[in-house]
Amino acid sequence: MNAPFHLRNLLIIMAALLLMHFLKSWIPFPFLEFKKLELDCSKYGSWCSFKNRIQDGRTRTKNDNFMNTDKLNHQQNKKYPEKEVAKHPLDPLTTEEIKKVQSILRKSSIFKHGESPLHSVVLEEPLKDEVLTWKVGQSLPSRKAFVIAFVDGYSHELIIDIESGEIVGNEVNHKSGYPIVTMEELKPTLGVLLKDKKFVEIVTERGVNVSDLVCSNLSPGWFGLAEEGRRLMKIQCYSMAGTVNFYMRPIEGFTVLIDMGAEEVIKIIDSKNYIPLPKGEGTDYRLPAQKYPLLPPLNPISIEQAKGPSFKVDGHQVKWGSWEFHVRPDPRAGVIISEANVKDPDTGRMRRVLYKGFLSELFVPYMDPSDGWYYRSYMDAGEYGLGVYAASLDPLNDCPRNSYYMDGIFAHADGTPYVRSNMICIFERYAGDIGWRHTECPITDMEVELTGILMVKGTNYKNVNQMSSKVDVHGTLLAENAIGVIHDHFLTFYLDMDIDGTDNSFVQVKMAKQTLKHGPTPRQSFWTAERHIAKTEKDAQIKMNLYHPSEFHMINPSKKTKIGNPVGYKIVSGGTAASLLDHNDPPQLRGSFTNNQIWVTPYNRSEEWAGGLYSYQSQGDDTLAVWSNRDRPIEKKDIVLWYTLGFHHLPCQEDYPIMPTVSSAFKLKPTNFFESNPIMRTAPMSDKDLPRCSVSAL
Ligand SMILES: [Cu+2]
Repeated sequence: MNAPFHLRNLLIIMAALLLMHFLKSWIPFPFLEFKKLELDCSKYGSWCSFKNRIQDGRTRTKNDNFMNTDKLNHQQNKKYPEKEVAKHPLDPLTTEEIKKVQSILRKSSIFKHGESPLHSVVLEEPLKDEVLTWKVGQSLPSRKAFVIAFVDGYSHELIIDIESGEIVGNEVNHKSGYPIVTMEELKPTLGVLLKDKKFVEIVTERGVNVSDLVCSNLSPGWFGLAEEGRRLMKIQCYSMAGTVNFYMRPIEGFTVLIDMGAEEVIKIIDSKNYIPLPKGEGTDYRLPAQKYPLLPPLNPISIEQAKGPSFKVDGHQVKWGSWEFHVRPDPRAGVIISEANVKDPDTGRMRRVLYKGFLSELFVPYMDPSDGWYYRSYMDAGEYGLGVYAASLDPLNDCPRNSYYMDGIFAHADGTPYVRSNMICIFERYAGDIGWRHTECPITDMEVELTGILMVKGTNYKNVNQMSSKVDVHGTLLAENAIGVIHDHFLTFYLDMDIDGTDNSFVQVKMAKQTLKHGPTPRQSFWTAERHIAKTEKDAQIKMNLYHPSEFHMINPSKKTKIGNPVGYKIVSGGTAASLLDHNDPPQLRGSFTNNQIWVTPYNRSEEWAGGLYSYQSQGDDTLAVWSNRDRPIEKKDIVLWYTLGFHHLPCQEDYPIMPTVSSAFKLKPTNFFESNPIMRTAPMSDKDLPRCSVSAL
């Protein structure tokens, strides 16, 4: 157990993040192969050119399995073939099930207003009690789909009973915000822009050939009436002349506002401030473009697992050591982990730890209040979908040998299923530290990594010595005419902890300084640990503070160890950056779930997405902060822990033209959960366990 089990899929979520954060929705997605989005490349030339992956310089072809909708036999290439039949109540919808949902909906009025109304098609989870009482071998609870359809200006939440073919639920959203943007909605953007004479004129005036143009679709956030009543998109364009890394060449001071529903340009914001395009030189990050000499090479490192990995995957169920848990891809969260249970080393019984955990939202506000930048305050999960934009993982580059790869099966806006191949990989990682002299027994080391391409801003400055200290450029000069704008990353995790059952309490263990003026010894100060059980939600709204530290425990007050401590798990925090925005600033109203690093809410099926189910252009009326301010009782209840991992990102030159990876993680660690160190009985490894190579001379 000295090799903590890492769920690489969280890294994969971050792979999605890069695409989200930096690429956003790069139009026109030429690599999408679904027929409806196929572009006429003879007509649009460079729109069809392709952003290569980092590791290779090759041009992707149609045979590359990035996102192949026709190739639904994805499991055939798997080392551990999985049958595409739901085996567990929480298994995601299969291809067949999505097709059935499509045919049921096609017969309904949902498709009367258009061919692509579906913004989300996922499993409608059975009730928690049904899942918890289900046992292997029993028939599954009825399979249902949860669908969000945007029809005639309204978001409909539909529940479809797949077997009976009935639509058993249909509610209309009356709160603010819109559903996740679909890829299908991006296609018209290109045509809309190019049809607009003024747009083409401005691009040409700026010295950019239309054939070199690449644009990103950016969510506009919400700042008042201008962002209400219609679905909008802001467009930032770049020149790809002379570089594949076109994000380094923004056409600054030029933003286009588009109405997604009407498919029309509403407004072109042209500052007329002709900031030169940053040069493309040196921005190609692919190896063949690097100048020689290259860095001294390092010998490859290989982690040998001569007997294969120690985990087993059956469908979506993973078993490793004493642990069992369920993993499923999700178009919005990227990956969802459910029913993480551990075998007690003393009793041999399985014990519950986590019912459900996932990345609920990823909030990325930029810190530049100027016209072209103020609105950039993305919610990557709720506006774009971390799973939808997840990249397929490259074996050996993204995941080591002996990894198990899992595909996502999602639905297009017209209901057709498609495969997001290899979007999750599971592997064991050698931690390099010893097991029980330095005990680490996390159920999961939820790790995230930030990498990718910075979103840069064009500037007139070519050197820092031209910049006055009185002018705030909101970032760092990274290259001539290119500024890396300051921003944050806040990753808010949903953790439905069920420590030995559902009735849990949240305990803040405050470490408090005590002073002794005239004590019995020369010592004058020490610290104590004071336990505070949170009674209501407001007791558990936690702002972390280095000089007033605490531990945070989820306990089961009715289950105690033999010597009387309540059993529990604690959360060990990672990146602790907090939002510095004003709470009344519109981006922070929408992202108010980052006002605290920790929240605890009573379990509620409808409260899963920290920024609200509809976070696109949301006004902050359905966030975790709003739910928590109801101040409901949370003691000895089924409760959910929310934790935000935060990073401030002040860009530096090393982030240019592509960022080195930044990692952070939080841990869930047992705290009086076991009677003693649970890995004491792990047999040590010996040299005999490892393969030996011999060379025989002829
Ligand atoms: Cu960043």
